[in-house]
Amino acid sequence: MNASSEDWILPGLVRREAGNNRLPRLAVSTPLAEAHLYLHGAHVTHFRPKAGPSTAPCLFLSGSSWFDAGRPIRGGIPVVFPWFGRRREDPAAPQHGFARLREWTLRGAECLAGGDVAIVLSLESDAETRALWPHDFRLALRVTVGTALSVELSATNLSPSAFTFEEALHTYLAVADARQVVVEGFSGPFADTSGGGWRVREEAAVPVRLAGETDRIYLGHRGRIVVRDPGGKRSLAVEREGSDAAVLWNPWIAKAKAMPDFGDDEWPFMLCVEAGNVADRAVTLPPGATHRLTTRILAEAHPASS
Ligand code: TA6
Repeated sequence: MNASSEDWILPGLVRREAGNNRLPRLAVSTPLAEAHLYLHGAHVTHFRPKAGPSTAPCLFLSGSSWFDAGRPIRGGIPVVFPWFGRRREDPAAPQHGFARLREWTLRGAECLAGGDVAIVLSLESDAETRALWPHDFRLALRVTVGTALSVELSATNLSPSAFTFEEALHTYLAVADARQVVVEGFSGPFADTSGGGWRVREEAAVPVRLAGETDRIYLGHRGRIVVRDPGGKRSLAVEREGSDAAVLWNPWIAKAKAMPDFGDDEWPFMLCVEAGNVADRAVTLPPGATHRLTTRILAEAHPASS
């Protein structure tokens, strides 16, 4: 279907279109890559490089995902703000905060030197957010699409006093088989939160291989993480800035079955490697200050295939 002229945000590069369940999304297609970005939750759901060691999609998106205004999209890169997980003081509050449940505003799009395309969406506090979290803020998400995908979440404190928040860019990587992947870059102690607990454990095996439900928070972790995916004949690298914690998650069999917006047989095809600031690494922001969290995802050759 040819986009009409008013649908083009950047002629020939970025257009606005009706996505799943007719939710508005921005479709990016350049000589380097393609991507989808929903206004709902400022949610990147698709990224595929068009050259390099692998031209397969880098992000997992569940075939059972909801695409409803009041519910999160399952897959891609959910924006987690201003709390991570369940809200201890308010169990009825939405899991992972409200940012991924709100429609964001398109602020602009530009073509950068080298052919990358950058798109900026924003979300500001309002009565609805203040009822859940009594602070004034502005969020901006800058998505840069090129041979790599870069996503930057900036949070600005518009309140007269400091506030503390948790955040994450909850990336669902697409892998051929989570039972075969080798995850490099994680070592040392982590919080095992599988089953909803918080048990501090010491990493025994380095690199990490998955053999069951895996739900780990590595506090203080800032390094590069590489997921080697032999079945996909590639590796996926995750680089972060402004992130003082990393999360590794795969629901495995039982938890996959318990999620209505996740196919029972989808768990082998995804692995979450999340940039964030959570728990005792939450961010405290003075009035007027801005904090930036960035995750960058790129496909690399896999040693066995290089
Ligand atoms: O990031 C890991 C995690 O906190 C898991 O415990 C699991 O709940 C996952 O997030 C998915 O959360 P969601 O709210 O998207 O179902």
